[in-house]
Amino acid sequence: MALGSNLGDRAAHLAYARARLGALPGTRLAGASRVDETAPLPGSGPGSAAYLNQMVLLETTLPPADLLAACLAIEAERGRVRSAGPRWSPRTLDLDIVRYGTRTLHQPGLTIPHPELPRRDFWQREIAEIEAHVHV
Ligand code: A4P
Ligand code: MG
Repeated sequence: MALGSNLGDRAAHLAYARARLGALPGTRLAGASRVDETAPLPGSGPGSAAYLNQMVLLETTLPPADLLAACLAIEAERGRVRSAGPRWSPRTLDLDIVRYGTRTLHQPGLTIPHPELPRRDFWQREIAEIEAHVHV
């Protein structure tokens, strides 16, 4: 699961997300990468601020759709406002399901693995970091 923030108290938003994700029913926070500061990706819109990004490993019995619903709720708790503004506008908290075990899913509103994974060097680096320290 990828955590990202480029608005407000970025570190606090990530800490909140880690705590909430780890406390979901049937869920345990099993690993985390370091927090990275990354420049906004091309296409992020003019004036976008730098992101804090972090990858976490969850062990969960929640099916992917339930996990996604929980992610959207947690984003909303941090005041994330959707719909208004262009795609990739600044966000207090963005939670993306990057992988779910070895599953592949193509549903309306949920694609796993996340289609941007091959293009995001920092995600790949963060995953490698977790895999170096946790048996997965
Ligand atoms: N959705 C589909 N598949 C998934 C998935 N695997 N995980 C749907 C999570 N959500 C998934 O998300 C739009 C919808 O995608 C969700 O409601 C869900 O149904 P959103 O968060 O509203 O939209 P978004 O975040 O603006 O778009 P998207 O495509 O999720 O963009 P990303 O990938 O989140 O990228 N620069 C840096 N340096 N670091 C960043 O983290 N992130 C973005 C946004 C742009 N630039 C960045 C970063
Ligand atoms: Mg997103």
